[in-house]
Amino acid sequence: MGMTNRYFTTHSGVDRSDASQRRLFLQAAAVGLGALAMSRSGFAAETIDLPFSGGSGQRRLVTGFDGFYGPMILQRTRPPLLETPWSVYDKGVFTPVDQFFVRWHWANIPTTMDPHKHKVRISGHVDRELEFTVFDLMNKFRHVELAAVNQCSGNSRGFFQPRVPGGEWGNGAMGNARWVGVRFKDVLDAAGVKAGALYVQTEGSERPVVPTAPNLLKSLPIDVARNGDVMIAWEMNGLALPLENGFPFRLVVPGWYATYWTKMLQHVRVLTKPDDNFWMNPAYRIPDNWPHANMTPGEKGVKTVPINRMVPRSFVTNLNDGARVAAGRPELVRGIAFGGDTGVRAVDVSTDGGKTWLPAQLGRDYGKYSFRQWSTHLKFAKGEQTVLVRCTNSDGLQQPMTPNWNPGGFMRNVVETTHLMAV
Ligand SMILES: Nc1nc2c(c(=O)[nH]1)N[C@H]1C(S)=C(S)[C@@H](COP(=O)(O)O)O[C@H]1N2
Ligand SMILES: [Mo]
Repeated sequence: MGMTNRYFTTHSGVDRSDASQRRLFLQAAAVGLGALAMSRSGFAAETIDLPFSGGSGQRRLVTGFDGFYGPMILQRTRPPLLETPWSVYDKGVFTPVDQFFVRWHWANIPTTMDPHKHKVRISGHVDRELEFTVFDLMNKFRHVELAAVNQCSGNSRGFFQPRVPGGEWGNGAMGNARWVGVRFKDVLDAAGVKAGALYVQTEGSERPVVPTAPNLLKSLPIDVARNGDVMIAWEMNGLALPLENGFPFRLVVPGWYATYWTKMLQHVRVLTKPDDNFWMNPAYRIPDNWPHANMTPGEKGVKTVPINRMVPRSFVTNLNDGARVAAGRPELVRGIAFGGDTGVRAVDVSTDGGKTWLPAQLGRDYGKYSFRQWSTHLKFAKGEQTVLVRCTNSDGLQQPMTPNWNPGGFMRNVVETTHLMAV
């Protein structure tokens, strides 16, 4: 137990009583009203290269962003766009909060937040409109904890060929955390969702800098919003959410892309019609052929749908592309995988370009929405070698051998290739 940066850990990591949650929060809040503001000054920087085509992956690696962050790949300071450096994923199955990626659309983000005053309001097609502070949520509803991957729809967009506009992420726009909060279903039930409800729209507390620009509004189908896994969370990995990740609470939509994980949640509206606002249409749409989200560049008349469930992915984390390994003796190869909207059934590796596959050992299972570590030992002959890694999820869905393409740069999940030099 002790202070970690601006935040405090819970006592044991398992104490979920109202009292412990309140304490965690009041401590964070006390710090929050003073020093928790996003400051963006005085950080140390060096450059690194993401392996994009055409050498366009030069980035600044900064330490101390907002006076809080460990080393992060800085894409933009306002609004913040921070990517997790790749080495972080090799260190553990949960992503440290001070190296968890950060993404905001609009720059007008509250830089301080009073959890005693900030409320989420539930309105629309409900029996009664309700408002809750974080303490109301803690007191009125049962607490739940769940491990889940938060992944940006455009994670890995920088690898799209031909290139597409948008945040040019490497593979670090994803993170895994244990989220603590309340079931969205319980909150919606308290308001009493009326028959005929179709979607639930969520809105955060930030605003566009230009008043004519559209507020970020996202909508989930009512059945997803009420599936019992979606939560309003105030804690990640034992810490109160940092402002950057949505203090005092955010939506967590396990298995769905992060665009729906509304931060600094302020308003929930139950709708009787599909949501046609800019952020649901035309933004954040994919070709209507899940799980591929694939089309040909320039193809016309492609039917689109809002991006939705995630698809399986897997990565090598202990060997970077171009690494040297010893020839002729077993080398440890390990990494992480996730199933998308369901668990990991298997992770297989191939050293012959995908002709034959060998199963890897799976690490501890933290639930179907979590990263899962995997490892194996491989023997390489001298010379240039490749390792391919492929995840099969519990529904039998497998990563494809060829990359998808769509103009949004969404849902990349091709089998990854790591090139090695065995000496
Ligand atoms: N209020 C608010 N919530 C938001 C966003 C935002 O811009 N504003 N961006 C979404 C997107 S696109 C992503 S990728 C995730 C990023 O979550 P993180 O910053 O906690 O990693 O937040 C989501 N929730
Ligand atoms: Mo995103």
